[in-house]
Amino acid sequence: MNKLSTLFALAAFSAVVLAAPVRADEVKAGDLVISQAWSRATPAGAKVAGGFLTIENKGTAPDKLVAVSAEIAGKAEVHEMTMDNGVMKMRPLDKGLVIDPGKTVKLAPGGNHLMLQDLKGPFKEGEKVPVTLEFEKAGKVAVSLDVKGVGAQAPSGGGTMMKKMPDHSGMKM
Ligand SMILES: [Cu+2]
Repeated sequence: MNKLSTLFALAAFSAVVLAAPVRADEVKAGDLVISQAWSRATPAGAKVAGGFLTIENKGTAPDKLVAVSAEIAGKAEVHEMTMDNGVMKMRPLDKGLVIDPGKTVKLAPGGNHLMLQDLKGPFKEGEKVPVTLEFEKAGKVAVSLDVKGVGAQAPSGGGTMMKKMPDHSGMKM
């Protein structure tokens, strides 16, 4: 293979790799659009898993994510990350997560996330985990988390709406 065809082969390969992941379906609920819902495969015996997704508010009034539940989890919460004496900690968002009108809120590793606890079984890569989000205005919304590989940092094919989280960079859950 000459240099040029190697280049073409590489380009074709990259295109396939970049295009391969299927974008998570968008779920619309009232003024909200929820997309890119995903999680990670859990190691054997793991009892907790994080859930990540993007919520866009296309309306003119704020809404609030107040609760989350899942069949597979005995307990599920919306968590935030906070700095406590230089140590990153997570805790439940007691007052819920506000999604202002016209804004997009991203739950992502190192930042706000869904916390699924007391898992009844493992998350396997390629599976979908159904969860129910509960919003103050939009009500209950069923979404499914695409289970990615153990070390996945983000679903491919998106990422343009990354919210800035100064205190959360480099954080692992
Ligand atoms: Cu958490």
